[in-house]
Amino acid sequence: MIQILDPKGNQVGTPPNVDPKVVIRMYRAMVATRQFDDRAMKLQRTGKVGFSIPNEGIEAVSAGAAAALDASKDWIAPHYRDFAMALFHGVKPQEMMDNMFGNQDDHARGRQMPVHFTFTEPIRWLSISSPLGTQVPNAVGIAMAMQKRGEDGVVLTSFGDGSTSTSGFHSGMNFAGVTQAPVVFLCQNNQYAISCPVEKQTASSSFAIKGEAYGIPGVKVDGNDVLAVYDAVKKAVDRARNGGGPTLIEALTFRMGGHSTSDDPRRYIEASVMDEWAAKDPIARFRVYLEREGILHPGDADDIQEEFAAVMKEASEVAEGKARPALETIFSDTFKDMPEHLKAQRDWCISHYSSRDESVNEKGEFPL
Ligand SMILES: Cc1ncc(C[n+]2csc(CCOP(=O)(O)OP(=O)(O)O)c2C)c(N)n1
Repeated sequence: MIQILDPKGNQVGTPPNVDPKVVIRMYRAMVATRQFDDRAMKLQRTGKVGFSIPNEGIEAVSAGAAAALDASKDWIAPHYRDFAMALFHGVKPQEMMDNMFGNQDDHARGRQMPVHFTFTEPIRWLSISSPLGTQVPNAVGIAMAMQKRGEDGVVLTSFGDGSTSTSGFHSGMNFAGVTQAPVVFLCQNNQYAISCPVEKQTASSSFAIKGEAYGIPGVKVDGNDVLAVYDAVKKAVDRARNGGGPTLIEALTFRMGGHSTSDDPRRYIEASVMDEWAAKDPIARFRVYLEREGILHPGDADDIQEEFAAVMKEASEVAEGKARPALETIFSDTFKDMPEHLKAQRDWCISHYSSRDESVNEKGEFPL
């Protein structure tokens, strides 16, 4: 398993040659993710949003992988536990909070679950899909299209350990192996698929080894070591960009929270295991390294944490105050040129709810 920083932040491998500004961006994306998570959890527990997916403990996998991509030409086909990929590339926390509330500025206008983000910029981002593994063949299809067009973009697709049991994973890996499409498969092995542990998920000795069956090299990295993740993904991205074909990367990590806000992990994970992994916290480990190297100065890390706590609080308050999507958007967002029969349905729908005084409220929103 590739490791550059051990759990105490000691350097045990050679750090990748990366601009300190990018290193700071990785750290900031990880802290921003943790603060977004914290805010989202509070919103859900106080009944303000319906659902969230904790990212605590996984931040290094997403931030390290995102940093290896070129936003001007690469694609991300994400897992739902990849907030740090969006935040690293400069997606605004406000956009993400708007999605949590499903308000009128949510890109999906409330027609997706919370945390199922969809963005068109600043990086090419495939909408998050709940059915597990579906992003994998999508990613390979995008990579094959870029290959055929002679473009030099790369697609990174990420998914959990449980998602390797889906047909999407197998068919995507097979197509990529055969076509040598420029795609990087990133398995976030957080050791559980909800309550199902890896021992019940696979009889393979690792997830990385599964690449062999498809003619794809497999690499295993410490997923709580952001520099190791960056290093492995950057090498795979460079190889794919230069026509060397796909790579499967297994990043070993641990979900420090529940699967979602509907889960209580204490019912199936021993407290001692939780404590063991809390001591391997990816943010704490990176902070030790950055302070030792003088990349962060005393007080910087606390300031960054406070900065993002305030950013997420404000974004959630603004999102909460925004109107809900208007009824009419159900139609106008779906068709650019709407067929006549749907125009008729739209007119009926609006007039029907207006007659019951239910089409809009004082904010112009549809009061569901
Ligand atoms: C095809 C499919 N089967 C089952 C589910 C229900 N489900 C949602 S999340 C989940 C666990 C996924 O585990 P994993 O892929 O390891 O990702 P993690 O949540 O651990 O990040 C399951 C079984 C689903 N969403 N899609």
